[in-house]
Amino acid sequence: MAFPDGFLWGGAVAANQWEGGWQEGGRGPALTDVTTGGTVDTPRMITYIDKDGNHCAAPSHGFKLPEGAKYAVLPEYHYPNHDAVDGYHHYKEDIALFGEMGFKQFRMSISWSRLFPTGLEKEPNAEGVAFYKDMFKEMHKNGIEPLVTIWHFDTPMYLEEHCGGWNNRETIDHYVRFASACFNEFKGLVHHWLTFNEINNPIQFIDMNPHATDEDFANAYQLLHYQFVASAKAVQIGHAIDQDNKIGCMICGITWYPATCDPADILACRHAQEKNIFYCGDVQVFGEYGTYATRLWNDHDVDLDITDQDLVDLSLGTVDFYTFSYYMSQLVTTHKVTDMVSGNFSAGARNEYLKYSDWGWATDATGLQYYLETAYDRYQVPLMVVENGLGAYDTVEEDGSIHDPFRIDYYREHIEAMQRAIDNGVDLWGYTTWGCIDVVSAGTGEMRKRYGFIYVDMDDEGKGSMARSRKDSFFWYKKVIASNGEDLA
Ligand code: BGP
Repeated sequence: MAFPDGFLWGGAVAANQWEGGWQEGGRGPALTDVTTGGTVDTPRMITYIDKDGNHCAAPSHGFKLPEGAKYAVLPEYHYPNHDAVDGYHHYKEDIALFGEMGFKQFRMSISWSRLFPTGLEKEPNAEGVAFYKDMFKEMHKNGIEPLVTIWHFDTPMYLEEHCGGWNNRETIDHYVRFASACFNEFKGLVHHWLTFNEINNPIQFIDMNPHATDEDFANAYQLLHYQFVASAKAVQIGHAIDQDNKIGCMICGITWYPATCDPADILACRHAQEKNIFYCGDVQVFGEYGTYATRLWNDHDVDLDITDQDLVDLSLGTVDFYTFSYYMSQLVTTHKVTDMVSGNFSAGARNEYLKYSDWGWATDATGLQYYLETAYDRYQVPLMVVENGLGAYDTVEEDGSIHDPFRIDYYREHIEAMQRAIDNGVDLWGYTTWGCIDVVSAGTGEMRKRYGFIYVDMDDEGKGSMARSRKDSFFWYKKVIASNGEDLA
């Protein structure tokens, strides 16, 4: 029951949640630098100065900068992503710890504004390039292959504030310049790339919001179209620059179940899956929109800006492999729901067969097997699970040890689920657990929502030494990798 030879065990982080160093090495600001911390029930806020000079803060989801306002770092707030867990200065130590665990692959992302501080520069910032080159060399020294996410939620702030961000077609060109610089500068050092992290997020957020308007849907579908074209162009360029490059998509993978056997629920579930999951993967793997896309657009009177050249690009820029994050399953129903899940980024009816984390996410390893088998059957390209894990509270004992059996149990169940999917024929290349070292939570901005095998001494107020220490799960995962997934005890 071993995993295939060469299976890529490892872990994952993102630049804005791990690196910090927000004003070092010539880096420009990103939206995450004006985003405060939150909790499971209070949203993260974006801060700005309005046209009359007032200090303001508004929830980050669905945020639109008011007329005449400017994004601003305000002294009365704490911004957890500024320093994050200081990967900027600790990457050698962190990579050595990943090497000690036996990682074959480390998934990280390139901060766009570290390479292109405003997004408009013609050439990348040399200091930023040197930083990542050194990081890749460090990985190779430790026997680790990089898996690089080109965009992980951090468009340069300048593009957001002055150029309309992803609502503007011109952002495609800026992204393509950024991606091309990555392929050129890191040629030979990196062979596995992902164009956009959780590209389906915009539609998922809107779909979860009962107050979303047709205009919100139209904006989300339009923005996604521009990102699909940007991704497809990047894939073409990445292949042309180095034929050894393998380039994948990355979908926020949620397994959807109907809450009842009412046929109306079965149909609603299928439609939810099309909208939230297949819509993006189909374009990126098949190179064209699914047959159901017209229905989705018609539901909200969406009239997309799509050119003939876009369609050509989509068909030429299909990905080599499909990756996804997996944290939970969700229920769909047309019936009135009395027992609701309340968490961040989780909604709908509670599934009585599952346990929920302290942040309201359903632990469901069988749902991972279901997702893997469904995705492989649909796409017939290699898959990778590039995020999976349990955000939980950790306690540091007096002697400094950290006992996290709940995390080990979670990983054991999910690794067994992957094994079953492989036995059933799924071509799975690798597994990178999320937040292999504790990082700032993307959803809530908290430090106390921890995923790591490695603990970082840093709290929600920005207090802590940033010292790293090994949790029990560190030693367990090391054994799992050494036995290629056989020893899960
Ligand atoms: C995904 C993101 C990651 C990550 C993870 C866990 O959506 O790709 O950036 O953080 O979810 O989410 P959270 O940090 O909110 O627990």
